Amino acid sequence: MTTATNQPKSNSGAGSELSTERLLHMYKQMVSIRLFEEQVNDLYTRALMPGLAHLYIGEEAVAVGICEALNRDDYITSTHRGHGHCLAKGAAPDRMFAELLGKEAGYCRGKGGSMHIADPKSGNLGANAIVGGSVGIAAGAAFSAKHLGTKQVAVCFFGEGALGQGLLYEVMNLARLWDLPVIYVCENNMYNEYTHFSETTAGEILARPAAFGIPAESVDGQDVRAIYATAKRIVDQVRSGKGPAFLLCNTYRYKGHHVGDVNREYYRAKTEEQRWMAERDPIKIFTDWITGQKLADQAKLDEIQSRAKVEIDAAAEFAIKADYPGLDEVEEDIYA
Ligand SMILES: Cc1ncc(C[n+]2csc(CCOP(=O)(O)OP(=O)(O)O)c2C)c(N)n1
Repeated sequence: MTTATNQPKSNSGAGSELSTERLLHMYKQMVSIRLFEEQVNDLYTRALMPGLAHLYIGEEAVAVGICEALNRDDYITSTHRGHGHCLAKGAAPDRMFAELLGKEAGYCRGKGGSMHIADPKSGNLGANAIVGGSVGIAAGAAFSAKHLGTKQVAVCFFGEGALGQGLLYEVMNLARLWDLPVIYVCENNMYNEYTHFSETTAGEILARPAAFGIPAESVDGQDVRAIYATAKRIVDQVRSGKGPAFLLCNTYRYKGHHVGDVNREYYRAKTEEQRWMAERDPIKIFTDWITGQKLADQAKLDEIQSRAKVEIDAAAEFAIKADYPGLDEVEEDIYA
């Protein structure tokens, strides 16, 4: 069982090839995702957001480490817990907040909400409320990239809960047979809703892609540098035509399954959450490395954090004040 204390240790050299500017950009991305999600929680608590949302707090290193290794026109498909993927791939926070609040300025003109945000301009083919629902979409995107010869790759993010979906195995089979440029990124945050993954997942996760001949490895999902370095190597290899790959990122969600899941002690101990936050926080791990390497001091990081907060607060304020779509367009952009 993966716990806070038995994570693989980080690769201390990883990230050294990146410029300080790029590393600080990654830091800002991670901080912005966390601040965005804290705002979402606040909007929900203040009854300004209709419906629910699944927060990505604690998992920020995965989205940032992976998306930093991609080009803007590479594809991603996302999940019900997709805000971090969306932001890391380049979506604008104001339009995301607007979508969450059902406003016309949102990515789906306010008609999709948290679990349906898509941003084709940044290569994001969309979140998906269906567990495992995006695996076929990623395979389709990779199929088109291969046959059009565009050299794009498709990253398919999913939680370990999707390992119980048969469609995943159908597409991994085809992806291998057809050597599709697709990368399966399994974010194991240890819980499928309210159940520990060990109660739902038989055998070794990495044995599953291996059964199809898909190269598979795992990485510490709290270490953005290790994720970036691993993703960069895998992306280069997949882009060069070697076919699909699978990356397991071991991580943890700090909050409930969704914003309303506040009393969680019946399925996981508070001490477990506290241990992850104290010992394995991805922003703290990155902060310690940046300051330890003397790439920036704490004052500089605090300044970046303050800037990110001003931007995220302004984006939320924009969405709160934005207009709802008019009644006359209630049937527009609706396909099903
Ligand atoms: C096909 C399907 N079955 C069940 C659900 C209900 N459901 C929503 S999220 C979730 C758990 C998903 O766990 P995981 O894939 O590990 O993602 P996480 O929530 O941990 O990020 C379930 C069962 C669903 N949305 N789709």
